Parts: sequence; structure tokens; C-alpha cells
Amino acid sequence: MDFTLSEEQLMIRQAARDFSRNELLPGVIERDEAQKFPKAQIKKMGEMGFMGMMVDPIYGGSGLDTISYAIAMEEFSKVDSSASVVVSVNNSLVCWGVETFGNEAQKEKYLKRLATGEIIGAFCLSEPEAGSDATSQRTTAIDKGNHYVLNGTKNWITNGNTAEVYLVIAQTDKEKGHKGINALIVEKGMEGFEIGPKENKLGIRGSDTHSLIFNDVIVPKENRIGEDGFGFKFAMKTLAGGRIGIAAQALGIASGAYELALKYSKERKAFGTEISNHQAIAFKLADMHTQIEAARHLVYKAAWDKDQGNNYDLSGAMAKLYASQVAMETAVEAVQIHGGNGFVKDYHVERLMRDAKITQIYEGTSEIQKIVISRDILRD
Ligand code: COS
Repeated sequence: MDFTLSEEQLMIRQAARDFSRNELLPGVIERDEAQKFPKAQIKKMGEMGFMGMMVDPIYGGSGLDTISYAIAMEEFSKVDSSASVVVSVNNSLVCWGVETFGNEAQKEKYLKRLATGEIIGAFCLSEPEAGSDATSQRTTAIDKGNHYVLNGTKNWITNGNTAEVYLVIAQTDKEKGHKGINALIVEKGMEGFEIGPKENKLGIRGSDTHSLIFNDVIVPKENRIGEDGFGFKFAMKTLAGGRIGIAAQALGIASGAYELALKYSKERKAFGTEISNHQAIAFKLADMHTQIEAARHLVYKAAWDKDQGNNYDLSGAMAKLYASQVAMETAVEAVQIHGGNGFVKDYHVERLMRDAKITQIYEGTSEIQKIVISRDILRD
């Protein structure tokens, strides 16, 4: 067993760390406040190869492993999870989904532009009544021979307005249940495709979250991913990898909050000494550090499983469940250590606390992760 990171992984970490400090940190408070999408930052991330990190270089990607991706996600998320969620969705849901299950023509047409960050993508599964209960798709894609007719509404879609390409999950044949679901590539601007109002969110406020409305949108058959009826499995397999990205995001929020709390505790004085000299604070820091290290091992293990070609449904679900819990708890404690200053925007920890919450909700709530984990361990 070897816990050493490779030269390449260390380089990626340094590049992501530098980028976060130099490009994400300036203006992060203002973007959060104004709900401003980090457009210029995402463009630069594309130029640096962060938008298609695991994609084969023949399609314009960086050809890196999942561990490198998790490392970069952690670094970005220490500073700006509104930007890192864009990286996560584009890399592990959209690019991975198209590269792994798309055909050659789809890769040529869409993946090359997605992997370089020229355009970004969105993944559209959730509906007003189908978020966790993902087989209950109300959006329909009716087969009309050489095309589908798409009708319905999707909710809480990350990159909802900024994306150019949308992977939409919809029911074609209700009789067949989840085996009658398809995944279609929908382009912005297709007739009948409307973007709903932007959501006003608790956290990741710089990310662009919308509902989407499809009114008789004609989607050519060549835009279907995989065989007829593959859509549900496509969503499940893609989300399994997405969960590693979100677990890494949660890890980043936790370690970002911890680093700020550690620094603050060595500067702030109370009762005649730095607060880190008080055991009440030192023990909090010890717990945070231990839990973050445990979360990091779970995240890296899930990424390693994916890189090795092992099944990563279980390890990804455990990583997301635990890392998101650590993110939430660590961010709350970081605010506590900062005291009154923790409640003030300038100190960043209140934002990290708000951002942490979504990691327990999107790409499968913590309760869904427990379903995945318990089914796996109870399987005969
Ligand atoms: N990989 C491949 N196939 C999978 C899979 C996976 N990770 N998970 C489930 N499937 C398959 C099952 O094997 C089954 O296929 P068969 O009937 O051919 O055996 C099919 O999908 C249906 O699975 P299941 O019967 O387990 O479906 P359930 O309705 O019980 O739901 C959960 C399963 C809860 C795990 C699923 O609905 C889920 O993950 N929900 C959360 C979705 C989510 O993350 N939403 C957030 C929105 S995206 S931000």
C-alpha cells in the first residue's frame, strides 16, 4: 500500500491551489452576495484543462486520473464551491457520461467542446416530484420514428442557463418503468426549450441553478445516448462517479474551513493568550483534522476504485455520505471558533457553512447514499 501522491498529482494540486488563491479568492464574497456566475474563472479553468480533466486527449481532455480530479476539486472548493460545482458537473456527469456511453459522432460534436471548456454542460434528472425517486420521471420523450418529442419540467439544474448542452433523462415508455427511460442530448436554443427563473439559494450562490421547461421539443434520435431504454442506468452510473466529485467538494469545504479556523485560533487572543492555547479550541481542531483526514481517505479510495476499474458505487456513496457530514460539522465549528467574526461575511467561514449544506443534498441526498450503502452490504 502506498499513500504517496505522484509527481503529476502534486503538480495538479499546486496548480489548482495557485488558481484558487489568485483567481477564485478575489471577488468570491461579492459573487456569492450578487449570485454572480464565475464566468471568467470558468473560462480560464477550461484553458488550463480543468473542465475535461479525465477526458482522453484525443477529445481535447487532459487525460488525468480520478485522484487528480478529486485533488483539484478539493483545492477549488476550499475557496469557491460555486465554481467547483461547475467543474464537477461538467467533468464527472457530462463529459464522463458522453465519453463513456456516447457514440463517436456525439463525442466529435459535443465532447470536444465540453472537455476544453469552450461550452459547459448540464445534467437534468431531478423533477418537481422525482429527485431521490429517480425512476418516477414525468418528463416524456415520445418516440416518433426519427426523433423524440420532449415534454416536461426539470428542477434545480446546475448550469441551467449557462450550459449549451443538456443531458436530459425522460420517460419514453411508461409501461416499461425504468427500462423505458432514455437520456437525450438537448441543445440550448432548440425550439420549445425554455429556461425557467434562477433559484435564489442558501449556498453556492454563484452557481447558476434553474428549472427547465420542455414544450414539444424535437430531439433527433441520433442525440439519444446508448440503446433505447438505457437512460436510467446511464443516470445511475454517471451519478456514481459524480458523487466522487461532490465528496471531493465537501472535503474541500471542510479543509478550507479548518485551515481558516486554525489560522484564526493562532491569532485571536482571549483570556490573555491565543485561543488555540485553550483546550476547548484545540480539541475542536483535533477533531476537525482527524475527521477531514478520514474523509480524504474515503474520497481517494473511491477515486482509486474508479481508476482501477473496480466497482465504485459503494465507496463513492460512503465518501459522499461521510465527507458531506464532515463538511457541515467542520464548517459549523469553524464559525464557532471565529466567534462574532464567524458570523461576518469577510471571514469566509459563514459562506463555507452555507455551501456545505448542499453537499448533503445534491447528486443523491445522505439518505439516498444510505440506501445505496445498506443495499450493498445487505446483498446476499
Ligand atoms: N449502476 C448501474 N445500474 C444501477 C445502479 C448503478 N449504480 N443503481 C441502480 N441501477 C439499476 C438497477 O440494477 C436496476 O436495474 P435492473 O432492474 O435491470 O436490475 C435499476 O437501476 C433500478 O434500480 P432500483 O430498483 O434499485 O431502483 P430504485 O427505484 O429502488 O432506486 C436509487 C434506486 C434510490 C438508488 C436511485 O433512485 C437513486 O440513486 N436515486 C437518487 C438519484 C439522485 O442522485 N438524485 C439527485 C439528482 S441529480 S443532482
